[in-house]
Amino acid sequence: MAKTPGALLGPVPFADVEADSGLVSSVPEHLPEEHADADLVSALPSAPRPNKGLLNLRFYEGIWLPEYFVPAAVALHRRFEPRRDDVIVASFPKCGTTWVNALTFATMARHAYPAAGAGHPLLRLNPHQCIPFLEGLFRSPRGEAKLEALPSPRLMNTHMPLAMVPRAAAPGGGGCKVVYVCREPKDMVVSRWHFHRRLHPELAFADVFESVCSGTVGYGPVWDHILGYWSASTARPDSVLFLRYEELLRDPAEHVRKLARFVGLPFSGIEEDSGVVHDIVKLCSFGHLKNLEANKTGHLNPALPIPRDALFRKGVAGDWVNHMTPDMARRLDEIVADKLHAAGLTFHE
Ligand code: PAP
Repeated sequence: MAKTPGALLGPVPFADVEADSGLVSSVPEHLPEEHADADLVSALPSAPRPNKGLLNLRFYEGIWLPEYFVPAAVALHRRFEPRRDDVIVASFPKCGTTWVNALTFATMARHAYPAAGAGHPLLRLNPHQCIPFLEGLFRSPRGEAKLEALPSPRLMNTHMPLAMVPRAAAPGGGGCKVVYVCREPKDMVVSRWHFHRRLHPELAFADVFESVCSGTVGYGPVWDHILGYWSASTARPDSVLFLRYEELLRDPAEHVRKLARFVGLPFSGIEEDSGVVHDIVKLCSFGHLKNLEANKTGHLNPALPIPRDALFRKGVAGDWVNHMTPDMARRLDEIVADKLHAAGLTFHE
């Protein structure tokens, strides 16, 4: 059995929990059983891989998953049991994950860690180190035990489509809260290309673009990813908060207030008067995070040896104009509009 920290209230910085080996030391060190199933991955359809900078993908339950994540994704799909007071930050990669992780952590943990305080965890840790990555936990020994050991309320992060975490935000109640952030797809493509080029400098922009347009991209198709969370947010707005990266850029303070209300921790009048919202926005701002040592040095993780600074490139909307021809932009716009219009979802710039 994993040891639960005494009176500790979540969310706590996950890196600190990981460092406390006593928390799960009595749990045998083994990977989820799905990792030992030799046929699990090979039985799934695979996608052609036009460029070695792109990931090998396998098709599972309507989703193209990075091959190396398949056993973890299946384990997560089968076994993840949310607690009622959990909060999950969900996103398609490169759509604002790091920022929303930081804002949600700073908002939920503000009583233990005042945003203006010199000892704030986000001053010494990358936002991804503060919040456990669900599919990452399901591919690490004792990952599930660490998840269990986290004090409530837990804050977690995933790139999985909602269908892969079926008990989160479940219809009929019983699930937890989900904060989803989406981004204008053309900017997502540009951000994704720059990110993967840090490992594969030869990666062609056109190959990343084509993979997104065809839907055969890790965690894709992107429109299904967005639609799953969008539909849940319209059906169950108390369970799923749907945010847009571009709107966050326009008015971060208003979105921090929305986030706080959504997780059941609205700002008091005293907090408003003393500038707590502003402190959180400032702490998590692109300019501030980008220049912290924790975000300038080190790598994301051993499985993805990309420098952490790759998470803080430009932080703007509309950078696609510098990378796409008008024809490419029109083509992706049309695909996305065609997939999303029936659900009443559009992207404006
Ligand atoms: P991930 O899914 O791999 O965690 P994610 O954080 O979603 O990546 O995407 C990184 C993008 O968010 C980068 O966009 P760009 O390539 O267009 O510049 C990054 O600059 C942007 N980003 C990271 N932190 C912030 C922030 N605090 N404010 C605004 N944008 C940010």
